[in-house]
Amino acid sequence: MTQVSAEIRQRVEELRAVIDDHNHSYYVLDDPKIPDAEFDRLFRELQTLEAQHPELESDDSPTRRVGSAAETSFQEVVHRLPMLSLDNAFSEEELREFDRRVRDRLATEDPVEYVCEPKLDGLAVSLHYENGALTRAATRGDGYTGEDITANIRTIPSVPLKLRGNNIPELVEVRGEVYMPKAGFEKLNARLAEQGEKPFVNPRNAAAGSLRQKKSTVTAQRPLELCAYSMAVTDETLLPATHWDSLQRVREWGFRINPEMRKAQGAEACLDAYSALMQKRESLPYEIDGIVFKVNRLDLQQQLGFVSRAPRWAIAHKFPAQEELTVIEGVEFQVGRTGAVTPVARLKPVFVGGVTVSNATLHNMDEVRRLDVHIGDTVFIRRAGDVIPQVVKVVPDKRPEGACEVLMPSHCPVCDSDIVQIDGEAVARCSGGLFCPAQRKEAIRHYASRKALDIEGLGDRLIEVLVDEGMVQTVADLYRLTRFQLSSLDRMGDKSANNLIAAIDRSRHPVLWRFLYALGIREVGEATAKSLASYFGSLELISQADEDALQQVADVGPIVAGHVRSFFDQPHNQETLQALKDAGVVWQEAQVLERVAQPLAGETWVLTGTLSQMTRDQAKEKLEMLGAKVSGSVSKKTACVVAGEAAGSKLAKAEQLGLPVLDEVGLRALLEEHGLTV
Ligand code: D41
Repeated sequence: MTQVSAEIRQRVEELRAVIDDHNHSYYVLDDPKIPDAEFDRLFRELQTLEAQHPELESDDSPTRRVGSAAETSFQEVVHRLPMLSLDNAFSEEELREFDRRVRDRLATEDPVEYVCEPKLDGLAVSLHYENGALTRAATRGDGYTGEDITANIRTIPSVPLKLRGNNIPELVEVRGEVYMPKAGFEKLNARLAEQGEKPFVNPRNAAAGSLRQKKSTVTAQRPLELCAYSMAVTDETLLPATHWDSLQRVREWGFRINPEMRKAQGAEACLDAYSALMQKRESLPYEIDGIVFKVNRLDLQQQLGFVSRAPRWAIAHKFPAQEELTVIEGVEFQVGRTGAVTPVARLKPVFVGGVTVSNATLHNMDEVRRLDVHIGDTVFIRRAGDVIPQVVKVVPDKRPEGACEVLMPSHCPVCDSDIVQIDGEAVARCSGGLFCPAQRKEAIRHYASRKALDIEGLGDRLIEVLVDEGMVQTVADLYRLTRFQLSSLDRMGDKSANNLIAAIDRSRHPVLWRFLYALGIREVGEATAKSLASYFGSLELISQADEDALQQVADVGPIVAGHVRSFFDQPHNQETLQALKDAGVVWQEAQVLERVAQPLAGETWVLTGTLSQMTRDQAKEKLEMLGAKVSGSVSKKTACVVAGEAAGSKLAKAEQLGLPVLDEVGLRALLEEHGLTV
């Protein structure tokens, strides 16, 4: 056996304490004290020392949180004190009755002080600490016996393996809820989907599934947290006088407790807390299904005691459920503003998340297949906050005979154009483009937007009315609108009508790239429109180019080339272009740049600070003409930074990374060298 020096032993202990501190700051206080990389270095140092000196291994070591790949079976454990359940109040009246019963039993008319805690939607667990060390963790089970899940619980970073601080009772039991925060749940599901595995229906199921893993290495990969909600000690003389104070003790021992906890005097204050928490529900980073009210004073809790398996001193007031069962009565296909054809389930109306819901989106056909939805199926509907209702799961056992498969129609239900689905894309689209009424509004909105033709005063509401009234069918019709027509509309005065006509008029002479961008060809954003314009020089040439020719342009790949080609191949789009010309819209053809004259092709440039002789947008345009991409952030891939007056952190970063920096004079020289005037 190797002799471990006192020095190494001391370093290992020091590392464990420091790492524990950082874990606590990061996972319990949400307040990291050192960068991740620094933490990783400490962690690796400890791992290395432990590997070199196995006799120093310890169950309390933070390195043990990674779990074990060995399969464990969960042993049955008997709870030292039963884990009680919570009664529910289903209305304000029931909450007032609860408070009445409490005061009757305590023979008092004074308001009782309650602690109001969010009711986390997770799983209740019990943790034993002997002389400060975590010795056993168990599920609630039926309240009397649960399962030993110590190995899995140890992997949860917000569970202390050792209690912090001094004066720790010999035996402590802490109870709390294990849950999965919303963000972690979304990430986990994305990861599972990527690996072709089944995602979880909700964070609660994900937390339950993660705790039930036989290999704790799997649990270690799951973003679980623990929030403590009660504690017990063998020596009751060590207890503070109130539930509130006992949770403060628990917090000092290193646990997370809920920061939304409040005290409230009497039933009405509890109801206020209920409303306030419900308002906050959506914005919390974890799911809650209600609020728990607990009599604060422990002596009063003792006096009140229990009925069957629930304390008389606590009650849960549930929020409206966010998931309910209902039946899919039909599926319709809606055409969105971008032509996306979306299957929408028509539901037997159901009250969920506080409103009656009769439709739910099915997103796309991949989702329909993933869920295996049939018409007639019983499904879980979920509506959280203001989010649109979702179908989360089919109940296979409840599928009636003759349930109908859901099929994508071949033609647009609005304009009858072909529906097309591009390989590898989930979304099917109506190919009608500007011809499809459902897509017109979006096309017009985009055409008039600031970066396109910038028609001030043509807002969403007005577009809606103009299309619905049949006054505008395509963007070309905008140029035929009269003052008289406009002032006949609701809430449109003479002055706004005049202003709008003038704004439309001003949009008749766009530069080519803006016009191209304004057409709203899929995936042709500003930068692509600029590249196309400066490569081809005229709309004529762009509209005639085949896909190979289009792909000669920097940034244009097969997908964009395909979109451009199919846009110009649509007769409706050709008609609209002709109508625009007839209406007097003339785009200025672009200066065609020599193809070799793109000396900055493939480079990313950054502009920062104020330029005196040109605007940042002008500088950007010129750099783009030379083939550069202009980005907003400096990285080691940045080719050059142009720094004007009062350049700040971006310049500092460029200097730190040793990147080339040009001032305005240098930029002008560069542009002039390549034949661009400023
Ligand atoms: O957040 C919770 N889910 C929560 C659950 C909470 N904040 N407090 C709770 N308090 C209790 C008593 C009053 C019995 C100590 C609970 C639960 N029980 C509980 N969770 C599951 C069953 C009971």
